[in-house]
Amino acid sequence: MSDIILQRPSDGVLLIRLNRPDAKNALNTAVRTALAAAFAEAATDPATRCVVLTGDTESFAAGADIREMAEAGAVELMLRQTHLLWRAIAQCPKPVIAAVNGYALGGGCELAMHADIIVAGESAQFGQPEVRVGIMPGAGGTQRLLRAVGKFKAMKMLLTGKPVTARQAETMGLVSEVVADAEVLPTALAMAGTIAAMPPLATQQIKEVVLAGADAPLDAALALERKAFQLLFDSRDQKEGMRAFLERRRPSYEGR
Ligand code: CO8
Repeated sequence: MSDIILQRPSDGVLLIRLNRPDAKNALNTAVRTALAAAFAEAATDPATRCVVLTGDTESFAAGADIREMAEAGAVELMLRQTHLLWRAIAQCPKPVIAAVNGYALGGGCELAMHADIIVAGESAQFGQPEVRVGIMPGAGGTQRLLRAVGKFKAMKMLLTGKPVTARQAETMGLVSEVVADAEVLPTALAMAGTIAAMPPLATQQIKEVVLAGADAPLDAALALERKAFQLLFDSRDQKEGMRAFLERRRPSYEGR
């Protein structure tokens, strides 16, 4: 059984399923390596316009694999260079949707926060429980959570280790949409289909500008937006989109 399963549910959509059900999809080195490779491949594959990342019905991912870390020392952790594996996910230029059922804890919550959109089931739980096992988040949990929900909600989650429900996560701004548990994957796949039908240069520019601009001064971020906006006028898809609108027909986008 492979640690992740790759599927092509519809045109332009890559579905990545974590597949360690016996360990609640805990992220061991093998899973993270396979994920990094899948995202690196998706980054340059023109057949992939949107990625959906999911676990199973019980667990999205219950964190980094504690068995792999329990006896490790600091130098050993440094030598593992796992930030490079996370970076491959963070740097994927294609829109990524996390479809979350069940547990999104520790590294699992951090993995969900690498996505651009999070669709969660009503029974999903989000948490950063690392403090309970003597550590702290190490894959962006302090920083991405802070930026998503603000200092006071983030500190509460990080310092108590207590998870929040999907509804609470939605209210905080950690989740894009909450749906019935059984509807999580269908909703995420339908959304991915919508995104995959959009002009891919535009969706990728939107992603890049939102992420790069989020931590830049407003003037610099607005300049970035303006340049990306102008750049898209040199794409065939911009001509196609606007002409199709004026000619009252459906556009067909090539990604050029
Ligand atoms: N690591 C390893 N194994 C795990 C993990 C995990 N994170 N989570 C669950 N498992 C395993 C259990 O050990 C168990 O295995 P076994 O059957 O062989 O004993 C199996 O999954 C089923 O788990 P439970 O029996 O505990 O199932 P429950 O339904 O009772 O509970 C929970 C499910 C609530 C998810 C519970 O398993 C739990 O609390 N898991 C740990 C959650 C946690 O603390 N996560 C944070 C881990 S630390 C982390 O993520 C640091 C991130 C840093 C990122 C940078 C990395 C380099």
